[in-house]
Amino acid sequence: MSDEIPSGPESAPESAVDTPTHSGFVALIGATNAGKSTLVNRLVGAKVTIVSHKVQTTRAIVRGIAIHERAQIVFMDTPGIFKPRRRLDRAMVTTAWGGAKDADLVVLLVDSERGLRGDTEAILEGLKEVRQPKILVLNKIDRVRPEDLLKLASAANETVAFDRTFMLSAATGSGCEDFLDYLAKTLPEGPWYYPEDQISDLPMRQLAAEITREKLFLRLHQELPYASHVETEKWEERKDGSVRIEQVIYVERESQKKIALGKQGEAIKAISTAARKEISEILEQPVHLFLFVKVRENWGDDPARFREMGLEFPRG
Ligand SMILES: Nc1nc2c(ncn2[C@@H]2O[C@H](COP(=O)(O)OP(=O)(O)OP(=O)(O)O)[C@@H](O)[C@H]2O)c(=O)[nH]1
Ligand SMILES: [Mg+2]
Repeated sequence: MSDEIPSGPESAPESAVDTPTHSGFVALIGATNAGKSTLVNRLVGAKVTIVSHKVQTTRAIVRGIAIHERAQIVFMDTPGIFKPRRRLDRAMVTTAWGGAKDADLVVLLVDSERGLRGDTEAILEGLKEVRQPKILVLNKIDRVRPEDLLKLASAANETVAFDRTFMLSAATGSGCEDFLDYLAKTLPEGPWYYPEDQISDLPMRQLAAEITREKLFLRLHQELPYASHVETEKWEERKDGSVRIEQVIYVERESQKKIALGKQGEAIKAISTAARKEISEILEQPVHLFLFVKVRENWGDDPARFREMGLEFPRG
């Protein structure tokens, strides 16, 4: 008889139930407009964070939660990193780097069409100080030639030692599955952080305010979006199954209020219609949305507004 150890259930191929779970936090950082929020929504499979073609859309960290195979991957969508001018800018940039510090993995997202120039170059420098494993993701591959992608990948890898480079399109979904596979395998073993059906850490009141801000960004092409801020003030579930939501759009000046309202209120009407439709789809219930525009001078210097947005108030 051989002295082979009989193979008991322990050494049997692991069934799905025995396979350990993985979980962890993945921070997505990058220049503004690189497509961080688009990618988070794509990977989560639902809209949890707002997107626009304009710069500086995301203002605070939003966590979007994806489940892939046995892993729960918590994506931290961060504000774009750029050279800050206003107090709000500084808070956003500090928040983005803070997000990187809290993560298991840090992902630098680059708009392949734009390349490394400007803000991304500065972010690469900053990344040298980051201790966690770093991944490079070249986004918007639907917009560039493959040979340019390779050049971009090697240029970025010259500055920072990335563990891996992925090339994908958050808009079309191409390449996203490979990226998820990698994250699911690479994140540490451990229990999940959130219940299985949770896809975001943002309370509905706040997501609803963000959606209105997105519609404001998309509709008004003036400087206004950067001087505006939306808060949900009232949320009333009604007996008929609908919900009544009151929100205030804060602007800094009377002239901006006029822009937000538009001629005969047409701007605010369009914003309200678009926001109501989307909030109602997410909630899966009818929504009555009431928008008010208020002038609050220097809200950009008011600590309470920063708290409401989930940002630290930078002193001085
Ligand atoms: N063609 C193309 N466009 C994309 C892709 N990913 C994102 N975009 C577009 O890029 C723009 C910016 O996207 P966001 O997701 O808001 O970018 P962001 O990095 O979150 O921007 P900030 O929050 O301002 O830092 C939007 O108009 C997106 O539709 C992509 O893979 N291909
Ligand atoms: Mg964003």
